[in-house]
Amino acid sequence: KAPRREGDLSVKQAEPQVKRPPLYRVVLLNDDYTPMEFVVEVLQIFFHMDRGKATQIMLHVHTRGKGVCGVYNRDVAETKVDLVNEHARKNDHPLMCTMEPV
Ligand code: TYC
Repeated sequence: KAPRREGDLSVKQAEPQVKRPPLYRVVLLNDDYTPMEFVVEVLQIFFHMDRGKATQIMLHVHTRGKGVCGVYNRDVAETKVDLVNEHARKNDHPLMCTMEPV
């Protein structure tokens, strides 16, 4: 039996295992009472959007019912959701932020 040589493709090596952390979409939900200006400020402050992008996302949420603010690992997504919801409650707005797996 011939010995195997370097570069022989007859034996498949185990693939190196590369782990990616699960990602989550952070989503803003529409409601009838939160002022548009407040939502734009939330998107600027917590999601580092410029005013144009923040206005565009706010109007998308307003017309379509929900919209994606960003995609993050679980820890970051949970923190953003909590900070936004606390900020909304502190200002007596019903604005709701949630997360969903990508
Ligand atoms: N619908 C709200 C209004 O008419 C504005 C709004 C937009 C509220 C986005 C929440 O996530 C939201 N004042």
